[in-house]
Amino acid sequence: MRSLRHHLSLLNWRPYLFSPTNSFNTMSSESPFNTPRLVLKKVLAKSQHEGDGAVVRRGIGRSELKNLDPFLMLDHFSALTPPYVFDFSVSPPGGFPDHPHRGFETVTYMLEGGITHQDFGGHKGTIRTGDVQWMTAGRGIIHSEMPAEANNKGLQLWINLSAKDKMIEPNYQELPSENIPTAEKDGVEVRVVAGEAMGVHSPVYTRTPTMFLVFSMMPGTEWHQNIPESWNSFVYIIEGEGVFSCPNSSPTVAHHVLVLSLGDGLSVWNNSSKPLRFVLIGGEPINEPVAQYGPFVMNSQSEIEKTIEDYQHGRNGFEMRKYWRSQ
Ligand code: FJE
Ligand code: FE
Repeated sequence: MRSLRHHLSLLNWRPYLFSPTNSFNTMSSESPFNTPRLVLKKVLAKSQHEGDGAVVRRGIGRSELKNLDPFLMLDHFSALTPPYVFDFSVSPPGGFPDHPHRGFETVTYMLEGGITHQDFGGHKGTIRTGDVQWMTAGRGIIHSEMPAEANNKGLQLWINLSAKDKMIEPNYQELPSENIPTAEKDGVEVRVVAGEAMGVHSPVYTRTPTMFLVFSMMPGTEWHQNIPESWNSFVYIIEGEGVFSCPNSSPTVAHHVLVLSLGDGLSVWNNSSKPLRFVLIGGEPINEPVAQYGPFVMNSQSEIEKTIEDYQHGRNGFEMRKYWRSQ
């Protein structure tokens, strides 16, 4: 048996079999990991309305998927710019008009089109296909996120901050598409928004240690990705279908979230005839109480009440609220 497998593996020779992260026999059903991650939960992110005429598929943050420390929300959003004049009525552009955040980070990764953001400190810009904006709201941001083109799609992830970081100064890390490290091996491409994969590292600084990998796998490919053993992690499928964790499990189709067990890595196969695109997101759990009121995320109800007061009266980071409106 050993030698049959050996011969099959030679017939199936591919260079990456000998790379350090993939030095195992792909014809065997053995996992390359000591503690392979399993799929604990599979949830479909159904469409719902959010903001002002935007549609989101909420993966993390829906009632079935609330406690995935440090993650608070993952939205696969679609913000359309409707015609300004339609049937003699005037419709405003759909998007996310002026709103606050405190106590966490938002990561926006664009899949199509663009989003124009403006904040109360004068920060302004448009992120487009493949670009990422990593925004640390910290003590407070008020901003608008509005569609820039006819069709605008992306992912927005909310990552909690630990108590010691909740009231830090707001900060932006913006990476245009061409500055996101990308690697490719045998039909598997990864874009490293945060963390490391295939030996390439993202320059993004994550206050809550996080991995954010965007994979594109051609038909007939497989990949085995290391993940820090104690981090919580999940997959969200953007398009296509894939087999996750066990080679003989049934494929999962687009718009599902897969919550993974702890372990040192995840195996993925694209046995379909179409490309598979998904994000693999992981983070070190913060292990603190979470009190959330919409876009305010603190550790206790009294801190939420304090935050609402700060916002209403323009204090402790929300001073510019009184003077600013987006254009
Ligand atoms: C929102 C608070 C918010 N999903 N996906 C309350 F912050 C938001 C919000 C978003 C958002 C923005 C983008 Cl660009 C993408 C998102 C929620 O801004 F919709 C509600 N209801
Ligand atoms: Fe926002």
